[in-house]
Amino acid sequence: MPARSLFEPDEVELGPGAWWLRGFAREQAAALTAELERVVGAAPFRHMMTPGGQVMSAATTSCGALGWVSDRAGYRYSPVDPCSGRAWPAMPDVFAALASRAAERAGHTGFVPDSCLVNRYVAGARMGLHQDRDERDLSAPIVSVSLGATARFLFGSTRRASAARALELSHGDVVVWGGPTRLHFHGVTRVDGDAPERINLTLRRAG
Ligand code: MD3
Ligand code: FE
Repeated sequence: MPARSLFEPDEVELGPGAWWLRGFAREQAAALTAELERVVGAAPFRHMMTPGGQVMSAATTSCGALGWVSDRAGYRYSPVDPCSGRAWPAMPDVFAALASRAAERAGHTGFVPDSCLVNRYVAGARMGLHQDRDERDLSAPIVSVSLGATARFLFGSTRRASAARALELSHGDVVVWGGPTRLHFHGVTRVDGDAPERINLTLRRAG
């Protein structure tokens, strides 16, 4: 990937209420990773099965009052980790505070996430185009934090087939998806080899 031009802005508007905040989380990456280690100690990464019966190539876990789960019965949020039968680990304060600050920067005041889905990608892992619509209040934004390897991320519109725009999401980048883009199709087509893995945190108001 070529280096980015000095003249490209750090903050890019992707739609009304949707902003790509490059490097917004970079200074906090070590603190986020330390907390993530504690989360993963209590709720290890696992590969969920889609309702269609495919094992997801991205490994997932969650923290907060609700966690995202998928199995043959469908996608949903659950207060219980199906692997342990226990509550998900608490949402670390640094996760919630970062998400709230990023949301504010994009014009969404008072964002308090109750769920953080953690996705881990190694070389070859991807996520097909989909919409996020399992959350109760679709007017709340989703805040995504990228750590580790760079990913090629696609986002389209509310119709799956329409032309998609590609972004390269790098270590420390934050994207706030609010407003009309909240229901846009999106996916991850490739993870680069600039780090051994990519971790994505998506902070949500699910319940
Ligand atoms: C655009 N994760 O977990 S984060 C997901 O990189 C998911 O792990 C991807 O899509 C990842 O559902 C993408 C960026 C993202 C998150 C939520 C969105 C983009 C979004 C919701 C609406 C539109
Ligand atoms: Fe998604």
